[in-house]
Amino acid sequence: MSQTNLSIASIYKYVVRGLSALSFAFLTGCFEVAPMTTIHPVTEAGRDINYVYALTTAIAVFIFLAVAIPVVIALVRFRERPDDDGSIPEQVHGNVVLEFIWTIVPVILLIVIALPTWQVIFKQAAPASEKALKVEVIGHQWWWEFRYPDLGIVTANEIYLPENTEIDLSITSNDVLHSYWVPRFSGKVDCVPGHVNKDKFTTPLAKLAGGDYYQGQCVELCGLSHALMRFQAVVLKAEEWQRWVRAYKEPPVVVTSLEEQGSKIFNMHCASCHTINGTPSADLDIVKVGPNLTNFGDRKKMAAGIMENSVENLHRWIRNPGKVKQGVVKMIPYEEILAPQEIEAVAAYIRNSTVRKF
Ligand SMILES: [Cu+2]
Repeated sequence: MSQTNLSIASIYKYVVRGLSALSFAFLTGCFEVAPMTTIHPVTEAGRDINYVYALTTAIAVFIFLAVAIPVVIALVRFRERPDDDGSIPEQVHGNVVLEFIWTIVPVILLIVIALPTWQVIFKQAAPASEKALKVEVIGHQWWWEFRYPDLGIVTANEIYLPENTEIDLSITSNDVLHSYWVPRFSGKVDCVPGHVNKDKFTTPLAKLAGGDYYQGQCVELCGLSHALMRFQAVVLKAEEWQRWVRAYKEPPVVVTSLEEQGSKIFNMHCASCHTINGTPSADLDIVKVGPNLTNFGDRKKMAAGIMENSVENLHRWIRNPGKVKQGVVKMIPYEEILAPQEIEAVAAYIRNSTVRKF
């Protein structure tokens, strides 16, 4: 008996502790740091969607309580008792007032949900203004390409954006269905081959030097490595953005003899699939199948956001990318072609020479 009491007491203790921790997390905004949270949007588009979501949730909770509380009261109050005489309660059929109420109340609630939903849908579907920064988003198995047609910039896996600027996204796919989503910016948008879907939002002000990072992810099952198709949205302060755009167009800076050797290997082995601006790889008049690596040295993550951009990880990737990312990775395992020292050289070139000092 004492054992039962003890376990009930400990369960109670853990429940109270858990609820306190949960309340503390809510009060201190701990959930805000969750990278894929939708309840702490940073754009007006995200806040609009969150408003509809919160309104619908509040109405659903109201309906739940309006049904559950009377059911519980009825279950307790009218339960069978030992002194019941066995007779059944008075049977009623048809009550105009009640039927009117439970018809009209759901209709009103649906209208209350529908009006702001339509308003947000039409607001989000309206074309972006002329002054918006145009970015083309292209989904690939399994990485992201970002093109800035007005700036002549092509990058991959990290979409760089200026703060407090309207962004006009044109979203498509190079192969199968993908879906583009930065949860703290706006809703999911499908990437459909041969078709362009639009999205728009205004970026928030950047707080950190070097950019504020927001997590993005493909949210349409697109093959074996679908879960490994991530990206970062980086919001830069206005002056950093200007410097980034300028620096992006400059050629890589080769300093050491290792990087020099790596540059030659890159031009020989990598240039038919990858581009680095300001090198012969950019002059080839062919469609490249691999991500543009012009600012690879600036990127925090690599291999479509699945791992840190580190020397060890880049070596691992070049040696055998198929081991890192399951499925059809189009890049061949270079450990079969290059010596370990050559892999070290090309990795040094790709990481060190492409740091855009913006
Ligand atoms: Cu996917």
